[in-house]
Amino acid sequence: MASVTTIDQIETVILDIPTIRGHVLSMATMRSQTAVLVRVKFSDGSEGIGEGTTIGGLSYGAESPEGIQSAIDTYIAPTLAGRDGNDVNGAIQLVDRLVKGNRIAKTAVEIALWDGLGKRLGVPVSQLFGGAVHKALPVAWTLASGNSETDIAEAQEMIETRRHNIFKLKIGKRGVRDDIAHVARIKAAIGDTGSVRVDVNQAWSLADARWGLKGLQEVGCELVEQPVQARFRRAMAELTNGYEIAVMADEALNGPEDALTVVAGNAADVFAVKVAQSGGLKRASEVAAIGQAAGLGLYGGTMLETGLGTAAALQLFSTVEALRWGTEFFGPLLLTEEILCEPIVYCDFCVEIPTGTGIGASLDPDKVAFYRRDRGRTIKAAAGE
Ligand code: MUC
Ligand code: MG
Repeated sequence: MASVTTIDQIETVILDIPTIRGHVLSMATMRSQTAVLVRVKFSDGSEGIGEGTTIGGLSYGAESPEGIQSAIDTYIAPTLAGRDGNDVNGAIQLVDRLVKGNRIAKTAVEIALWDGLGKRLGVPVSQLFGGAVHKALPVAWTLASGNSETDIAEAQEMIETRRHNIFKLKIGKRGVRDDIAHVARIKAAIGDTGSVRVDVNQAWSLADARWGLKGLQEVGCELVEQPVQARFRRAMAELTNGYEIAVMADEALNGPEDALTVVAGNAADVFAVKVAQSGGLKRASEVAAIGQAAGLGLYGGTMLETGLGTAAALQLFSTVEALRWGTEFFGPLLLTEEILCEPIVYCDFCVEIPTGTGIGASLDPDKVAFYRRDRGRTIKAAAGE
């Protein structure tokens, strides 16, 4: 009888990597990014790697990097120890039964299980989801320096070097009028050479959002992401139905159940499908399927993961039929250091799907050793005013 490959050990490590510039969001400014990396060791000597990352400490969502690590070490790892390493669906279902919420923690481990399985079978993870239908995907860049002139210079450089021509502007920190003036300046500067979208990260009231959407569509902005709080579905529905500009749900989408509720309430035109927010690759594929079946536009969203989480997301999104709004898998480019042996490739306004087995990525051990928090480097707050 063939012996079963079991899950032997699950290890976690927290990395803190500086960003190339301050990343100014409505709720906080990021100067570094914190990633929780997972390594799963299997009984046959094979390994899988995964990542669970959030944005701006606890300012974006309910899971912190430290909480993600603790949920994995204390609850998820002991639950999975000794189980069949090839039974990824069984692991997902068991963890969902025993651990409520904690989607980012689940994601990190689930990615490592898919990576290990793909490596043992000698196939990319995309193959485990039915096979890639894209070799590369359009990739947006986020303009969030906090200054219009700096953002314009950044956008122009991206267009000239053919790295990005889709721009997502982070707004919601200033007043609505000032934000619209900022968006108008950037759109006027780049004209038809690029497209402009905004992400409000839930900062507006419904009254702000009515003025905001009216102003944004007048200045040529094509999409607004999560203008009001995630739980305000009726407000999202009013905005979706009341304006021409497309409305995208992001923070409102935590897994397939939320996807159904958003569809049922007509509370978005577009889904930002995020692997981490969905609870892993499998759950993200379900969110995408619900959005697609409802006739919504799809967009591959990021939690600004390192190359590792980005490679995993690219494996899944390479299998998605239509990503009408492209993707934003630029996370590694916002960091001062690439932690993969082979960097993710960006060219001709697209990001390439990594080839190779598993997620198609391996970690540079020196970089991991340098950036790991437990080496004792001094850590400033993940995000502040
Ligand atoms: C978000 O809210 O979408 C994605 C790109 C970026 O700059 O921030 C994230 C988070
Ligand atoms: Mg967003």
